Amino acid sequence: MHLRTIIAATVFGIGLAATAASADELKAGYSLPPTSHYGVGVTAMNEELTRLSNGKWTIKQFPANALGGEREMVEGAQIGTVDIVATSTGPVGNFVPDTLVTDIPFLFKDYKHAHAVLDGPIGQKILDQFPKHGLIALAWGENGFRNLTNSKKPVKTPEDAKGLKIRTMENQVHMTAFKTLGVLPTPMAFPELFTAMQQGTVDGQENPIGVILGAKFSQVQKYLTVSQHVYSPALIILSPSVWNKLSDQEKGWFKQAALAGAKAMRQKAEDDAANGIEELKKQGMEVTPGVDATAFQAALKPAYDEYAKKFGQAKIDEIRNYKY
Ligand code: EAX
Repeated sequence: MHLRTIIAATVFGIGLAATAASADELKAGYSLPPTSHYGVGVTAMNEELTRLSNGKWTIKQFPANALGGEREMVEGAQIGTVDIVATSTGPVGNFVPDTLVTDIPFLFKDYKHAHAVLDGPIGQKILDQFPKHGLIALAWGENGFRNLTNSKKPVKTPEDAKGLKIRTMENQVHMTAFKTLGVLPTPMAFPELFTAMQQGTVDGQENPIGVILGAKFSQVQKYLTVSQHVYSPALIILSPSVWNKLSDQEKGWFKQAALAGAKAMRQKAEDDAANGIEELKKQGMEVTPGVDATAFQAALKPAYDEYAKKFGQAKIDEIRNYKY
């Protein structure tokens, strides 16, 4: 090799290192395509963070489980191999048990109720628990109200659901609920789900409309029940390996950027929930437009007793009866 080439390469190498030190590209992972609520949320967060920090930080997106399932991404944030994760609360309760109370079925009446609780003192108290579990939670985002799909039959009543083999998230609260309903709950990481339904390992799953659309589940599921049986919060999580190096002002930028991301995420999740059912019909799904929520709640009574024991009835009532 020519000496000049070596010098050029060395200079170029130093140049790269200098750029990396002054502008940091953060790795953000999530489970859905870039067009999803997570993609829209992380894009908005990136715009705001880039603006506030004058380009010191930018976010590179790794959509569609490229960095692993949600549990793996959260582990990655703990050890510093992933910087930012937009995730449902699904597996988060295994890291920060205080989030589990938010996963109770029929706990939140509507979006406003969920936002008021999560953005208020109750939600903040949960976010405050993250650092002692090796994580930073910057903001509550949104996955949305979950709906049941399956490949076997239309489901309208709790009776109809009995005996179906349904994939659940790796979440104790959800598993308790589905077991109580008499379905066969099969906890499974999201990246394995499409194939499991294609191969008939499970009959169905449940997710918000935006997820069902984004993950193309209409290709392997015939029946959609707009059951809205549980609100699924999302979180924007940051690795402490990033957070611990920030000044107070920079921490403020990250929070502000995450809040902008969460706002855009909610908007997109809610737009998809409102407009996506028509699209799923076009894709061939047969839709049961709603369920008798009271009948489902009655069938869930033993599960509610278990939650009361686990979380305390007062805590659940505080959320259920929150004034907004
Ligand atoms: O966050 O695992 C799930 O069903 C989640 O709702 C999905 O990954 C979107």
